[in-house]
Amino acid sequence: MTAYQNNWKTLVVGLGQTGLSVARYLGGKGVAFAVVDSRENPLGKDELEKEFPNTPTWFGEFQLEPFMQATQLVVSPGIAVATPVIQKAKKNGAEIIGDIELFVREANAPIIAITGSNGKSTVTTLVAEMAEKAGWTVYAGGNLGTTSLDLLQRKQPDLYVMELSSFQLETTQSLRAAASVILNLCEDHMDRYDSFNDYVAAKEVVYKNSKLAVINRDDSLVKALKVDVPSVSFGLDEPSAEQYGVRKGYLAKGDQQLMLIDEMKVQGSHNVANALSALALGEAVNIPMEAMLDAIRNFKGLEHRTQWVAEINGVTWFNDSKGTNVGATIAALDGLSGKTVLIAGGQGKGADFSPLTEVINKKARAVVLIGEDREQIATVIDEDVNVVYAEDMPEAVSLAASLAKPNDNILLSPACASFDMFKSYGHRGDVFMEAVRSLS
Ligand code: UMA
Ligand code: ADP
Repeated sequence: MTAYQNNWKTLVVGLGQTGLSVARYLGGKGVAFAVVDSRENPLGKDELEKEFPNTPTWFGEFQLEPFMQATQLVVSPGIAVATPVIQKAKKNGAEIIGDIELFVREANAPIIAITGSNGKSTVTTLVAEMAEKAGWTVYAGGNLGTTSLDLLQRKQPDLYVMELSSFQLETTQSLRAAASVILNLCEDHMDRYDSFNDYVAAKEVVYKNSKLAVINRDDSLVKALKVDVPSVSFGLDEPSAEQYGVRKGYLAKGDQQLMLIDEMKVQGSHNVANALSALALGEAVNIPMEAMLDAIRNFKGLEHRTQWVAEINGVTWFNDSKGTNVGATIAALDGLSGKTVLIAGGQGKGADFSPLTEVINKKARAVVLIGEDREQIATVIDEDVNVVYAEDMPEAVSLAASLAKPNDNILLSPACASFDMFKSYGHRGDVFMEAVRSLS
């Protein structure tokens, strides 16, 4: 019997971390499935062959054949739904879903769903820490790292906190979150979407059928979205009744002052916004206020997100390697006091870099550019700003050190993906921190 003749109906499209978790989930349920991946040697190939030796597989350039046999496609986030063979399967009547759809159909605890262009991992982690402080069993995952279906294998929790990317939301139809948020919107992944509107439309799914939508009233794009469910807002201004905001240096709800912002360990107004959104999300599922404030007070932030690295000769170094789009770099530069030498560049993912011009004029001592799209970034920087090119990270670090004056900051916040020069943003940040430490 050839693979094609097997009577499977579900096709797992993509065999990375997600695809493997889908295979295990389906295998555990006794559902017959096949697997395709456009790479000759995808990540989970060895595990799949070991755990499911009889599963039909097609590796290498997508062939139409398996897509025509399937009545259900479970598509990994790294593969665009617009891929022609997927669209042909859809026309042929196949259901197109992703791992998050399988997860939400089965999850038996409330789900907090977090999306946005920036801050997702930070807020997801913070909300989970709030629930932990309250003594709850809580699992955080999704785009954050642990796949949703792996979370389903554990004992039932009191709460799921899910970071959802636009890619994951594209293939999700049945989400009914207890509370959901789009933290902010700026251009990202424009190499994957035809337009910014398509990217926004993918993210908007998070609010659909949510019990409570948490809205960033400072973000004009989020604020303009049409939301059909009850909502609460957060912003950095004074809040009106029942909304979250800032009052006299305090995190506040309505006219209630909750906690001094100075008690927070993480820096920058974007982290104040993150804390406010986390409070609104946590309150929606009744995490006690004291536990939430305790978590905020103790939250040290995540690695590679405006992370303090060292102080050398009066200059402070920060690693914001996770700043992979323009919005993140603006927030990081804006959040640091004084002048900053910025190290940026990498793969721009088709983004418009022009929103960087203003903040660079305001905050940058100089800019050191690296990577594939460095010339494109240079075109949006005004002539009177000192711009230099570096070929690798150690050279960027030593150039930045020579350009900084005492009391300046030096910030790696690339506004770009890392894959032209590094394995990942984490690798880029590690190489940066090592180069910085070798200066002292
Ligand atoms: N790929 C192919 N052909 C295939 C399948 C995948 O070329 O047939 C490529 C993709 O284009 C991508 C890579 O393989 O470059 C990985 O894709 P994948 O869908 O197999 O990814 P997973 O290993 O399953 O990891 C995914 C998320 N990856 C992406 O969305 C690209 C991870 O988010 C997530 O942590 C994981 O599921 C668990 O849920 C990573 C990410 O970069 C961190 N996300 C983007 C972001 O944060 O900006 C959205
Ligand atoms: P995501 O998971 O959405 O990529 P992260 O929490 O990993 O978000 O942070 C990614 C980048 O965005 C980091 O550079 C971080 O400093 C920055 N950032 C975090 N929160 C915000 C925010 N609310 N607005 C803008 N940038 C932010």
